[in-house]
Amino acid sequence: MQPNSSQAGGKGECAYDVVIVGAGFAGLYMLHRLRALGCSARVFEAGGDVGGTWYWNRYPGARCDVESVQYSYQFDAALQQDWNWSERYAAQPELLSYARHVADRFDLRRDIQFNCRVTAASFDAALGRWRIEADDGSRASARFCIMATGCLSAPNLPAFEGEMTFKGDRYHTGYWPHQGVDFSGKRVAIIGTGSSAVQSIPIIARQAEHLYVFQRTPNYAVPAHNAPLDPGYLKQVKADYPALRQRAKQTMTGIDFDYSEQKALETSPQERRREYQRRWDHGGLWFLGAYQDLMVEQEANDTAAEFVRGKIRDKVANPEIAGLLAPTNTIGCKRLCVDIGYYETFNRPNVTLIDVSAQPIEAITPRGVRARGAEFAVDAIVFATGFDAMTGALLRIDIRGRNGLALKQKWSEGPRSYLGIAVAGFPNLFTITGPGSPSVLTNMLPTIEQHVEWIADLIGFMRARRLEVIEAEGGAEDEWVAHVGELAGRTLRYTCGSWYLGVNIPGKPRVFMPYIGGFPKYVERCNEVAANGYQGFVATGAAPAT
Ligand code: N01
Repeated sequence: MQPNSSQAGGKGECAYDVVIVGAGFAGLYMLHRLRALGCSARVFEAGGDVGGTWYWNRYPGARCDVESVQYSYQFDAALQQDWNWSERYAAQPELLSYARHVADRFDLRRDIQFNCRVTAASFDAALGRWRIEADDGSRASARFCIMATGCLSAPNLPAFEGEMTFKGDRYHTGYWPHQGVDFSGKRVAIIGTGSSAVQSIPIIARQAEHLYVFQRTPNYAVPAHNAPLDPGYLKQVKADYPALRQRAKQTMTGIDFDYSEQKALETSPQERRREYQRRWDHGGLWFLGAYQDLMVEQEANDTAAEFVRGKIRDKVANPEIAGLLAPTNTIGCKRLCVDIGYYETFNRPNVTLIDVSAQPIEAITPRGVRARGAEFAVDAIVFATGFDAMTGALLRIDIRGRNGLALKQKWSEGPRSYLGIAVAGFPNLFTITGPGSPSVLTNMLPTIEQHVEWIADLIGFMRARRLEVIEAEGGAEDEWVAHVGELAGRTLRYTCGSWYLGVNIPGKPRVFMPYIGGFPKYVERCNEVAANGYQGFVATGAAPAT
């Protein structure tokens, strides 16, 4: 469909039915669905290609922690059958190839504008349309604005004194050079020990002359046991795909896992150990599915945590270093890491662990990093310091709803949304996997598909009734925010300083952002809302509903 430049646009402004911000997995599928509805749509993407997370996160070792056969679209059976994953956990290049394949296969690129970062979006109440501005001077207007900006896409760059004086190279894992980085013969510092660091440290350590790891909080990691995918297994999965996807939709995380109904505290220590070992040998996030009370009872959680600490002690030769690497907080409170040789890396003579838990990094100097009263001279610093999660990518855009209300102001005490999809005061704006939705606690691909299909259905519903503007009601939003908060308060995920709570960003309100009630309950609620004529929304338009 061609955009209509006369519809409502000012000079040089193209008008569309829908503008989508972001061409990651969410934006790509949203565009595909909107085309099927006959909508004109334009995607604005800051990167030079599709792929989102997998376009930007090119650090060594970047790969998915959900098994590839499940971390994939299911909306198109032929795509699902045609694509062949090569490894149990796909690495970044393969995930990026997959995103590119999808873009080409469904001819999506012609409606995507690359290298174009959206900086502002404001709702014009008189026209009932959004006006969108980008950093390359592009201007557009659209009836609907859909934020497909990702949950972990706004890099966190903590302010370190003297950072700009450093004479060597600086990298952020979430903003990695496309040509790659060769650390051979270099002295390297890495700051942070979250998932990105856990994946990259073993590889950087093999290249670098010396690697200094600055750890503020140790993290739990379970082995990936990554391996090439056996063609026989892949064939079996493909034959079973419809059933596998159905099973996955019934689980809390949207992943087809074997979740136990047993409770750790009702199981003998010997049996528990056998079960933890079985899951450890299997590998991956499945470990936390061992018992249903692991994330609600601290005593139960302690049994799993102690099992992993024992593994760390077994793997790391120096007991003092093993002690520093062993976390003491709740396992699964921060995102569990899935590793390939992480702990063993600290047995290498060219790796030094520097504990900055009690004394923060003092400064970056022209020669390196100063901490614990010493200067560590390096040629490069890798900031594996994570993201301003869930709200960061949205709030870095100046989004204004009715009466010029800034989203930043509305969310000054934490994000408020209805279903994690819509925000009262911001009509016709939708957020895919926004705060208040299960998103980061689930397999992102099925979660994205569910949101995209729900939003597309809503737009289809409006078009069929010639409705123009729809907005979440304040009361429905209040009720949802309270529900999300109430559920979060019941779990142990509240007990540590994680990015789920925004604690990693100075000044960010401490609010547990994702919906923790599980994928099935969430989908049920969304379906109920739709079945009841989009209950909790108010719609207006040119013609009465038919
Ligand atoms: O970021 P993080 P990430 N001084 O926030 C430290 C997904 N992901 O990019 O814990 C010193 O987890 C910080 O310390 P602390 C996944 O969901 C998935 O690694 O705040 N240290 C922490 O150690 C993941 O959870 C995969 O005390 C500082 C680290 O930096 C999410 O993305 C791979 C500091 C940041 O860890 C984010 O992971 C990668 C300071 N001033 C990412 N500031 C998969 O496997 C921060 N830190 C799919």
